[in-house]
Amino acid sequence: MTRQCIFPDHFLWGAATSSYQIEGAWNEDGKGESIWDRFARIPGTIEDGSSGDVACDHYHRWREDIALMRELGLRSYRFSIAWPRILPNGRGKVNQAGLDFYSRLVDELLAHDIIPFVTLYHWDLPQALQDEGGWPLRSTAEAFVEFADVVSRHLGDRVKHWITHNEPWCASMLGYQIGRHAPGLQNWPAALAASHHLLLSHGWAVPVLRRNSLGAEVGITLNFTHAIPASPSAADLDACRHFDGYFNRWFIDPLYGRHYPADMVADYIDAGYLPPEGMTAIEPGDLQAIAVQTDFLGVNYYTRAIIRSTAIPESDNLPPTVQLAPQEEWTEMGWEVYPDGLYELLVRLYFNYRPPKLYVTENGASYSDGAGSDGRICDTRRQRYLRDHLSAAHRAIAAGVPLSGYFVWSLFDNFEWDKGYTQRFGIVWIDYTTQQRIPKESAAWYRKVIEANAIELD
Ligand code: IFM
Repeated sequence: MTRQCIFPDHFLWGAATSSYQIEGAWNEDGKGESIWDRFARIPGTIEDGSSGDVACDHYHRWREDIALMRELGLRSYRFSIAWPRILPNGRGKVNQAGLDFYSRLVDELLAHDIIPFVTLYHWDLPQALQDEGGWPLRSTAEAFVEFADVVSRHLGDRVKHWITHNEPWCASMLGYQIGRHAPGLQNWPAALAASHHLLLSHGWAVPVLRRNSLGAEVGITLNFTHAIPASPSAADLDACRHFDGYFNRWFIDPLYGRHYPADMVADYIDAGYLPPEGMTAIEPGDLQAIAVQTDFLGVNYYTRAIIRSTAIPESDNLPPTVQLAPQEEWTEMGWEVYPDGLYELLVRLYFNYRPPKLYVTENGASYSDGAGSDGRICDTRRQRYLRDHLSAAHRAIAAGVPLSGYFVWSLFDNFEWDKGYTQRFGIVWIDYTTQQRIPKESAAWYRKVIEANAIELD
């Protein structure tokens, strides 16, 4: 017997992308260079040697792409703004052509009754700012506020949903500590300073967005990994506490007025990543700024982490995680499919931090299933992944979590950062030779979910 889970009225159904991953046109119409333009050109940084130079060519195909969104029944589209398209040098001179591109995009979305959900920073920092030192510098946070101001002065009359940052853990730790993402550094003190300046720039930008975009909802998106210890041993419990602090609490705690977690500051001092005085990047007023009241918390969720203190990570700067689930239960990213983690996370976030509302701003799976002989792309594993995560989200709503929307990652197959085009997260297939867009079965399924405002469980 099938069971229906009906979502609340006005639940916002959408799909998400980001500028560098889909736009291409990396050097057109006055755009400046970003750290990803630079990083992807360094041999060995990207698994298949590719770059976002062309990606899905969305910069030229945006009209067709919006028509497709409409066909898929999306109520909202989450996308990001390429900072170097707007301020090629990171600050100062504004590139009108860049603003015009996003202005046309927003108008076309609205003309199709699709709500634009805008992320300001999804990792494509202007290279000019990285040349000065990038996020480890306070001046980059100041430049971000200028960027937020320029964009919201131009789009704020029509855009009423703003995300300051996408996944500051990635921007700071993958970029400056692990070094897998641009700018590719492996420097703990720099990464910790970067994390502070990313959060600070969020805090400073929120009032600017509110001023320029009256009545808008403003928030931030974090990526969370639900962490559990591999065993009840004291060592695994402690390693799990540390992982949770590093990945989750380091970012959410200061945003909700709790300062950086004291246990993590102590761990980082012990490890020599911070001086004995602690977080010296913090200046008076910073923590109050970071804890600014927001309208929502954006939650990106993909998998859980199982932590074993003695696990040997692939490299020194990665956490000690182990995989216990059989390989059939992983996506092609090597991430375990664990829908209950979304339920546990949403409940934990809401009841511990009390954001006024939450959106799942990313959730999805990488599977490379392509067209069969009939031309259809039967990505049943993705469909099941999405359905089971939506079911978990629905249970969280039933438990009292004010979840207001859900965005599939991703609308399109796209450039998956250091993995290049080897991973396909889209509900729409991209043929990178012809740039043809082919909706997968999951897209047809998602359209029905949106129409019914419900999922069906067997
Ligand atoms: O593709 C990324 C996205 O840019 C940020 N969140 C995770 C996705 C999958 O790795």
